[in-house]
Amino acid sequence: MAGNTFGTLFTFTSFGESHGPAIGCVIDGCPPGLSLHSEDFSIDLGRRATGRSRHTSQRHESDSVEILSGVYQGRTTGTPIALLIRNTDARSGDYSNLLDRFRPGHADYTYWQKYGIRDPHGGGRASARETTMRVAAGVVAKKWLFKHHGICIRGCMTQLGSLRPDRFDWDEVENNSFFWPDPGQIQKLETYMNALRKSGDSVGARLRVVAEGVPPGWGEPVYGKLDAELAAALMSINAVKGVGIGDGFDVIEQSGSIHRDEMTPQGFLSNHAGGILGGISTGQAITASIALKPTSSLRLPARSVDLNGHPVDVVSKGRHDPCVGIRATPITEAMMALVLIDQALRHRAQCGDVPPVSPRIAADAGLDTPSE
Ligand code: EPS
Repeated sequence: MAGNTFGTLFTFTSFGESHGPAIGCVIDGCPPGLSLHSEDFSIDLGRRATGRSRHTSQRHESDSVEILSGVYQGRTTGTPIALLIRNTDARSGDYSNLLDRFRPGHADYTYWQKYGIRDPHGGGRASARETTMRVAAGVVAKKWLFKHHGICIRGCMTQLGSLRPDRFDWDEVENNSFFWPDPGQIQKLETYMNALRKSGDSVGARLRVVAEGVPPGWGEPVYGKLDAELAAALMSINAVKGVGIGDGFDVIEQSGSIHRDEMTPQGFLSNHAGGILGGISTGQAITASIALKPTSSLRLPARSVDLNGHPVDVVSKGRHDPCVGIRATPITEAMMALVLIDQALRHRAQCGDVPPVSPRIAADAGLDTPSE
C-alpha cells in the first residue's frame, strides 16, 4: 500500500532519503545457497554512480554496501537480506533556497500535496539516489538468473536529446561513460553535453534493455503479464515517462504480416514482439525501451509558487545531472532482473513440474538482433 515494496515472491523494500544518514533495502524471498559478497555490488553500483564523468552530478559517494543479514559464509540463507549504504557526501545547504517553494517539474509539489509534509533537503525519496538500492537488489537477481538459467541482461543508451547512434555495437557500450553503442560519436556527445552543461539546461534520453536466455513460459496471464510487470517496473524509475516493449510505439505503423514473428524449425525469423506473447516469454530476447525526461532541477530561473501560493522565482543550486539517462542503464537492467526473478519463482511454484513441450523454437534463426 505504501509503495516501497516491489515483487511478489522475490520482494525488495527500499528505504532512506538522499540526504538522510543512509539508504538501504530488505530483500525477502531470495532462494538460499546463492553466493553473495559485498564486493559483488561494486561493478553495477559504480556504473550507476554520480561523478563517473563530468556529465553527471559531481556528488561523490563511496556506495559501499554493508550486508547486515541473510548471508552466512558468503551464501544466502533464504532469510531476509538487509543491505545498507551510508550517505557520506550530501550538501543540504544547496537546497536552503528551496525550503518554502516548489521546483517546477519536480515531485516537490506532489509529495507536498500527498503527505502535507516534506523534507526539503535534496530530492528525498524522489531523488535519483533512491535508484541505488534498485541496482543493489538487481545485482542479487542478476546473479541468480545467470546461475540458474544463464540469463544475461544488458542495456545501453540509444538516444540523447536528438542524437541517435549511426551504428550499433554492443561490445562498445561499456567502453564509454554514456553507455553508447557507436564509438564514432563519443566526441559528438561530449561536445553536446559540454554545451548543455554551460547553458544550465537539461535533456532527455532513450535507453534500451535486453534479457537474453529467458526460457519460454515465464509470465502470468491475465493480470501478471510479463510485459505489464516489466512496463510498470521500468516506469517506476524516477524520470521515466515512456516505456516500449519490443518495437513499442513503432507497431502502430507496422502491418500484421511484418509484425508477426514468423517461426521456422531453425528459429524465429524476427523479434518485433520483444520476446513476449500473451504476457508470456517466447524464449526470444526480452527487449524494452524507456524514455527519460529532462531533469527538472536547473540553475535557470523558473516561475513557481511558494507554500503560501505566492508567485516566486526558483533556481536550483547543487550538483544535478544535466541528463539522468546517462546513469540509468544499470537501473533499467536491475528492474528487468527484478521482474524476471520474481516471474521465474512464480513460474517454478505453479508450473515447475510441467515438462518441456515440443516444438521449442530457437530464439532466432541466426539473424542479427535489430539495433532499435
Ligand atoms: C539528485 C540530485 C543530486 C544528485 C543525486 C540525484 O543530489 P545532490 O544535490 O544531493 O548532489 O547527486 O544523485 C545521487 C546522489 C545518486 O547517488 O544518484 C536528484 O535530485 O535526483
